[in-house]
Amino acid sequence: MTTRHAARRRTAAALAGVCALALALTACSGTTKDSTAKDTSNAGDAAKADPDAPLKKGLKLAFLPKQINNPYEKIVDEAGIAAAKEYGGTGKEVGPSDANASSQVSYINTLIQQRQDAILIAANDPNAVCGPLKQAMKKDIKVVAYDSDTAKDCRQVFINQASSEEIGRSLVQHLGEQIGYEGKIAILSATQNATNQNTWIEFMKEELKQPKYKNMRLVKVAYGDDADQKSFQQTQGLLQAYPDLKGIISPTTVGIAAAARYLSDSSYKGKVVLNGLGTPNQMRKYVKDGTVEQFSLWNPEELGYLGSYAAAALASGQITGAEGEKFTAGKLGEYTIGKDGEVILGEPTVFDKKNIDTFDF
Ligand code: RAM
Repeated sequence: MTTRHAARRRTAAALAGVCALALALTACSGTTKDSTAKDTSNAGDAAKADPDAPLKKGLKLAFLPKQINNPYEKIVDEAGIAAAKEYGGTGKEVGPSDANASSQVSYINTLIQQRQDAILIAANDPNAVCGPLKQAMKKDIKVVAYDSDTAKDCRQVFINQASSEEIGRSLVQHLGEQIGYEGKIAILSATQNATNQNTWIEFMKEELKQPKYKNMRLVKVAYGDDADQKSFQQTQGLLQAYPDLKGIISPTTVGIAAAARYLSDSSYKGKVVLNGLGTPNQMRKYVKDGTVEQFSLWNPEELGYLGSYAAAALASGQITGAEGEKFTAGKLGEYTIGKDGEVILGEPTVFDKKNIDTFDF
């Protein structure tokens, strides 16, 4: 065992002291590759990255999704748990049954007590989970946010499914084209606090400022809380309030499936355009019956797989979360950590009746 590895096992207090001193001597800069990389000492890990460190065996990973009864989150987490087996680790999924801002806090506290090696979290709120996640990092438990980020200093790495800007802007571009750039539109989102949806909505609003959308008007952002029934009712409410609505963007797999179910059985079917983010398996029947023409998503299995390898790389000392560090995510190949600890999986796919049958998730 190298001294670096030994150092990582010291208590948080000792580490903080050692590294405060070492930082002054420029020996604890958080990366071996880039001297300008961010200091990760606030994340409780001021050790150097060792890109050649092998992945440790027997790592214990815990996935904490927004909520456990969300089919999308299930696909992500199961893929991440399966990936852990590839490198000799184990994974589990625990989490709340609703996506409320603070519903994940008690789970994090339990995972700390259980001394997991890494916690992977799709955060329901960027800040509500911060205190306990910082406690986890102090105890040398690595924290990876995936799908929905925390505030940046509450995790070491964020695995983003695709560029947030690309997701937000492209949904408006697709809907605009579908409705001839004219008419009232609404957004059916997840919860009011969801970091991912809120970021995408900001970019949607930015996109809508362009002159080509001057005849399109965003009339309402509704929140279905990633609960099927509430999302269904919110869709109904939108159409009652705005019977001349031309389009809905639902950037949540739960929301778009519920909205499609409502539309498919209503007089608005084929008249109100629904676009957004969905899973092919949940949306197939609505594409086939003409309720929905197209929607997008990334590969959720790959998101879980990449998150799992990032957690293992952190827990093995290959990376610390600093910009420029690289790690290999099994069969997906090499990834580089970008600004603010963000790693981007790739491009989203657009699904329609031509390609939907070639996907099974
Ligand atoms: C829902 C969740 C998740 C989001 C997807 C698109 O399942 O809100 O966070 O990424 O939709």
